[in-house]
Amino acid sequence: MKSPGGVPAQHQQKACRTGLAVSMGLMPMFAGCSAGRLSILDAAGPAARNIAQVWSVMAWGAAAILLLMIVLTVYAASRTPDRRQPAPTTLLLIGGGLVFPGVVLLALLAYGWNAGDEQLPRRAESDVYRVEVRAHQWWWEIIYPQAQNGPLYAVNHIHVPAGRPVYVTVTSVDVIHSFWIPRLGGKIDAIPGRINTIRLQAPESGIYDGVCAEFCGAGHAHMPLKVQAHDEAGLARALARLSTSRVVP
Ligand SMILES: [Cu+2]
Repeated sequence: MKSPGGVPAQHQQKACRTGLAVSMGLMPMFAGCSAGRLSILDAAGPAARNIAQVWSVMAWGAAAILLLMIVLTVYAASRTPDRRQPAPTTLLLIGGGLVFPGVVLLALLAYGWNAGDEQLPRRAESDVYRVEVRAHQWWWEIIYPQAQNGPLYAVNHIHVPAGRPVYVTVTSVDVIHSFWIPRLGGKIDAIPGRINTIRLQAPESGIYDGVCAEFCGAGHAHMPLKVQAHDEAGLARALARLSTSRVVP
C-alpha cells in the first residue's frame, strides 16, 4: 500500500518507529545533564551561567534546524515530482547552503563572543582575589601570592572568598593541562612557559569540583581539584592552616 505521496506506508511507519526509538534512547542521556557536581548546566557563577545559556541556545537552535530539515526531507520524499517545473536548485544552494548557515553562524559567533569575554579578567576591576595554579603530572600546586605573611602553598584545593571575583593565573611545569571548574566557568589551558588567567566567582560558600580537561598522560583521570568558597572568617581560618613553604602530594 502506498501513501498519497507515493512512499510505501510501511516504510513511513518504520522510519517513525526508528525516530521514536532513537529519541527515547537519547532521553536518559540528556536527563543526566541538568545537575551534578561537574555539570555545566548546574551553573553557579556568572561565567558558568553564560556558558550554560550559550549551550541552551545552541541545543534548542540545533533542534529547531534539525526539525526543519526533517520536515523538508519528508516533504521532498513524499511529493510527486513535477517534470515540467524543475526544482530551484540555485536558490536552494545559495539560500540553504550559504545564506542560512552564514546568518546562523554569525549570530552564534556574536552571542558566544560575549559569553567568552565573561571568563576573562576585566580592566580596572578592584577587590580582586588572586590565586596562582601550577599544573604538574598529575596534581595541582596552589599558591596564594597575596597572603598577609608571604605566599601560602597547597595541593589540589583552592580556598576563595564567596561573592568576590577571583583571578586564577594558570601555568604548567611539564605538559599542557586544562584547568576547569565546570560550575564556575569555562576551561583554561595550563601551558608550560605561558600564564593564562581566568575570572571565576562563586556566589555562595560551598565546594565546587574541578578536573583537568586536557589529556596529559597516564594519570590524567586522577588529578581532580576543588574550589572551596568561604565567608571572610572562614577563609581566614582556612588560610591559617596552609603551609608557608612549597608542598607536594
Ligand atoms: Cu590532564
